[in-house]
Amino acid sequence: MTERGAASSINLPGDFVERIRSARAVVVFTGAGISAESGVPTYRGGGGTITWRGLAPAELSSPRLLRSDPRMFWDWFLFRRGFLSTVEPNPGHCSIAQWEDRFKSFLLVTQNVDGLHAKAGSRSMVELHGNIWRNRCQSCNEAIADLADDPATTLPYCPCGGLIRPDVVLFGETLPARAWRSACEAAMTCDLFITIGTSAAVYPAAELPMIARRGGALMIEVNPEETDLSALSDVSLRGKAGEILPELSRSLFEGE
Ligand code: BJW
Ligand code: ZN
Repeated sequence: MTERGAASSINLPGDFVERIRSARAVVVFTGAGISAESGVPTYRGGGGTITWRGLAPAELSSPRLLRSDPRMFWDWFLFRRGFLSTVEPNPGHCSIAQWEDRFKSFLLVTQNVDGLHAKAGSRSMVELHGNIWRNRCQSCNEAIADLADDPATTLPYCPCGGLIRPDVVLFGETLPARAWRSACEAAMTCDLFITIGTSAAVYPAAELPMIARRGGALMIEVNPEETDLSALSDVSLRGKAGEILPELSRSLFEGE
């Protein structure tokens, strides 16, 4: 059954409230839309899509640009770090952080690299596509906490000779193995799977809702727009995450 509420109003049938409250293992799966109300542009959906020097993220966050023009590649990430240093988590991130203690088992699986979930207080979390604030060596994979050189002026290199780069997952690169394994296990065994603010167009992350569905989880989607996941969901809540999620928290937990 699919319940389609009006924009940013929650229209959950009574037994859904009880089913959500009594869920034992919960997975929340987020994408760029959760950060949209913090002012972070999305990649391909929702209107706030980013371009830089006339190029789309798929051309910029690419192994090809890293190889052919590491200076431009770094400049793109420095531009984003500069911008991201000015933004804050929104009520959507904060609601998710509060849900962590409400369920016996809880895992937040995010595709986002912006670090806003952690800033909002989420701890039980895996980052499938890395984190823009970390660096690692392209050759030996070593995490590099402190850069000897300012990447704005000098491209940073590892003692092994490899180029140091932001620790994010580009197209064609594999996801961090432990994060992916944890996400798959949690999706397979959860009884409630909530998808928030993702177009679910990027694989293998987009397989997670399908894995949860096959395992029999109750599926809820929060997104102002219809996506490929909508048909897979028991409930699609149409609206902005920063409005829907605090409302959902109130419906579920107020007066406890
Ligand atoms: C709101 C809102 C509000 C707005 N509230 N909501 C199987 C089939 C086909 C292709 C493949 C496949 N398996 C692998 C591939 C290839 C590729 C892929 O998926 N391509 C597709 C595009 C077709 N995948 C890969 O290459 C992955 N690696 C891999 O598979 O390795 C194995 C392998 C290796 C070699 C060969 C083959 C396989 C890696 C994927 C890495 C993704 N990286 C990025 C960039 C990160 C770095 C950076 O930031 O610079 O990750 S791409 C970008 O997309 C980013 C995101 O995490 C990811 C997902 O995007 P997301 O979050 O869904 O954002 P949007 O913008 O798409 O959607 C926003 C949504 O929010 C919209 O729905 C709005 O409506 C909504 N919204 N406002 C709530 N207020
Ligand atoms: Zn190295």
